[in-house]
Amino acid sequence: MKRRQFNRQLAGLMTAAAGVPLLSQCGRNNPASRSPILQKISSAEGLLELSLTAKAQTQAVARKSLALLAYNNQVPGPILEARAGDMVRLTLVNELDNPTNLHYHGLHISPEVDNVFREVAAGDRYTYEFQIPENHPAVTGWYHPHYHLRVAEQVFDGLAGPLIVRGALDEIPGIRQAEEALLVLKDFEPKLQGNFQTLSPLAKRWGREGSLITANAQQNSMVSIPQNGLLRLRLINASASRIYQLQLPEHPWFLMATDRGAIAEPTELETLTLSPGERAELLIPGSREPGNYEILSLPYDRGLSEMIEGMGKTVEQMPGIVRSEKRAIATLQYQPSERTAQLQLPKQLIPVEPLPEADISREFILNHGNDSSAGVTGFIINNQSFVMDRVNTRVRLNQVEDWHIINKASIDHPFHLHTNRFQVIKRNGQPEPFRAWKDTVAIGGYETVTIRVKFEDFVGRTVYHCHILDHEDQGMMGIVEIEA
Ligand SMILES: [Cu+2]
Repeated sequence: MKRRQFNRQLAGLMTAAAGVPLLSQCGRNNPASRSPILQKISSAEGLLELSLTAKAQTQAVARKSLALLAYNNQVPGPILEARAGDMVRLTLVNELDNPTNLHYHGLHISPEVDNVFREVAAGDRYTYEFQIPENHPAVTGWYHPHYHLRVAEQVFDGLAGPLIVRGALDEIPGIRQAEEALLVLKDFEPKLQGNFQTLSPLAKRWGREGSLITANAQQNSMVSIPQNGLLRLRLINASASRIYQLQLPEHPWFLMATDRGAIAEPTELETLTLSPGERAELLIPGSREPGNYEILSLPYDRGLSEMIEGMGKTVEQMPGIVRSEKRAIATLQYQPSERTAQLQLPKQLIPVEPLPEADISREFILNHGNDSSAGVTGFIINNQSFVMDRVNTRVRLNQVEDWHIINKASIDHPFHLHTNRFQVIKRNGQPEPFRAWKDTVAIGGYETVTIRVKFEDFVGRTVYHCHILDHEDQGMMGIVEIEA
């Protein structure tokens, strides 16, 4: 296992095994605050049944009261946990002033269920009913609204929660012995939330970001790690636009799973970059000198400098833009344990079989500009802005395709495909260091990424889009119809 750098390669989320407190008590000299234990709703006897009420309310975030939107009075929303094969019966109750719906980001289920075109009107409710496939991989996913034109606003205001599927990965002995924690990474902005200030045109174009950087709605959350044990840390980037570049200095950490489940073997990381929508699971051995170790969020430039220089200005002259700074996003705190010998990392996880060579390939060009057919200027894919009911791409069930995604813009546009998972084959002509199952991939300014996807199990209309949610709302989305 070589130490590797993952820039723009892999995605990342949150915590707590059943009955195990998510986070520990603060040490006396520790700056980190104690994180709330996220409520967890688990399936029982093969059924995950709940109602989820979306409502505007005041929530405490990083010791401030913010006017937010919450699921079941919580930001982030409760952790939903089920097993492969379970049934899900979820009633979404919309007590917002606007329409909404739900996207099950990370689940391989029919687009007729996971349907972004569905509208749950203000005051209405809708029951989602589906089975998680028996052969579904263990994943860290998340749920959030996907109602076009309101996605960025509703997610930025707090509507998002973790969705854990357990499967074969959870049965590996070394993984079973690990303690679990989960962090939902999200930024908030007191000036924007509750409509105290209107979003500036540049912030909308750029993608809204906030100055409060949180994990589970706390600044510098505490996560306990058992001395000589293993911590399985799930990370979810539930931010509307912010990209995190994470580092755990002076301490080893190993990637064990990406968006759609395990990789073949734990792989040591230097840094981990997570775009909005991406998830990662890390295995962290409690093998160092007991103490506190900070997970740092490093400054990350998603192309803003070039955009602002192009305007002949500086960041400080730009209203609504937050400069990216280095800070601790969470702190690992060693907890004494009875183990005298270090619990070993499993050598093997779950093989990631390569997809067969593609039957056909397509290009998707991401840019900013004018779509004369739709009569709009904004963010476009293949010169087209999103139009409801316009199918942009038709594919065949069980076909394998290579999609060359070409970013002709100077700013990052992380690309997300609904329903089916994919493998990243090449980035700027270079093969990826190892195979992984993904559903969201970082694409930096002027980069080209090739993904390989097999359209499996489900027919129907689904979407692909930029996961900077303001870009999606401004048209950077397309419809793919999967035909039998
Ligand atoms: Cu974008």
